[in-house]
Amino acid sequence: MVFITGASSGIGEACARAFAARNRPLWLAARRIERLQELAQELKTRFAIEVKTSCLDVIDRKTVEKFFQDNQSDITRVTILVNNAGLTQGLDPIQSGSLDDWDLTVDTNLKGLLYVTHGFLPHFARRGEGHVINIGSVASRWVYPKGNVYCATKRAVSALTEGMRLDLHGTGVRVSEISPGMVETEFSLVRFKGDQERAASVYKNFRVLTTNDIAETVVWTAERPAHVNIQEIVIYPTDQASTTLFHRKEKT
Ligand code: NDP
Ligand code: 8X3
Repeated sequence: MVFITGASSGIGEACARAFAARNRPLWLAARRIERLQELAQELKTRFAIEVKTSCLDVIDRKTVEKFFQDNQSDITRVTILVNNAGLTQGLDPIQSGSLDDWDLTVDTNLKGLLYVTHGFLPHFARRGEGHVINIGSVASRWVYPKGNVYCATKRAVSALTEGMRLDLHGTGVRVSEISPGMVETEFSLVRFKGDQERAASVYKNFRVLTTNDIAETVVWTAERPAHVNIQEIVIYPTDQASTTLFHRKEKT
């Protein structure tokens, strides 16, 4: 069974679709449960697979701990964890950033990922099988102006990916990181707190990655034979050469 956090939109939803197309049983988690239920219904009907859904706020430690206590038997059925839930708010110079934005970004991308991973790793290690796939970002290695705290959390995800691989060495558990460049999702809408025009301008006049581009890479990573561990894949759109260099074409 594949457990995906943040499966209610964007890359997480696309991962759910891509694994479903391979007939993998799924367990989808996010805060917007209605979206998950709608997606689950669609995937069950199309692919005749098991799809569980859970309303889970990954930043709420007590809720996450209770979630793992309440779901012990199903947790042991999970063999792939896709740590995808993530966000940021704001795009401000560090000297004028908001503590609320920073708290949310750190709590979601870092502590949320840790809480969920903590619930699965003992089972993976005990069983000698399991795959953690962390969704990082090109923002982890190549910090961009005003990206400060978001970039820091993604760099931390890289460090954790490495740390997990080192500590799990010898257990048979695999750990991978997929680091996308620009993908058109609700990410910018969330970052700009619902400002649709500003969010749309991020993806304007150049060909960004699709969520499916990332999902297919995640599935490919998971489908390597058990003796193969993909450490990291960095994926840019052809029209993006760094976190700050975009080839934008004028609209005709
Ligand atoms: P979206 O905003 O479309 O999706 C983010 C997902 O995360 C949603 O399903 C959301 O679900 C979930 N999420 C956010 N906060 C929480 C929470 N507290 N608890 C549970 N789920 C949560 O953005 P993307 O698909 O783009 O983002 C997915 C990942 O990809 C993130 O880690 C992001 O950093 C990374 N990424 C994105 C890139 C891009 O260009 N879009 C590039 C590189 C990396 P809900 O609101 O229902 O809880
Ligand atoms: C999300 C994409 O480049 O806006 O990781 O940071 S970016």
